[in-house]
Amino acid sequence: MIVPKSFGKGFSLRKSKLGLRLTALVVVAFLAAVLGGSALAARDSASVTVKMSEFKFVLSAASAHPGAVVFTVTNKGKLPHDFKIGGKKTALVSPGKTAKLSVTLKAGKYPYLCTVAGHAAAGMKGTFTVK
Ligand SMILES: [Cu+2]
Repeated sequence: MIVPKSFGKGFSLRKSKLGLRLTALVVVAFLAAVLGGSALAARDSASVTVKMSEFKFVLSAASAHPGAVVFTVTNKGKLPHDFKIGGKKTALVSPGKTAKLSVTLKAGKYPYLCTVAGHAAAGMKGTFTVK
């Protein structure tokens, strides 16, 4: 503990009060760091960009940790496409447009696909891993 030199002998009462205050400050700072840290972790979500075209998906990441994953899905092709994963899907995305899909995923393997007839068979499908 650093105490200014001006707090010499005879000021032990003030010194200990200061000490208590500093201790309280340290405890508050520590709690704030711990609570703030866990709140941050809870808010943390993975972001994956998905580019769609005829007839494939290109994902910025093939995997994520369990929790919320936000897929930002852009249609780079010339036909409308959608993106379905974990029981959720985007609306049909027009060429040049972007949609966001937020999904909460547990550990496992999740097939994704475009639900437009024939597109998955033509190659618009894959597997996303959560681990
Ligand atoms: Cu498609």
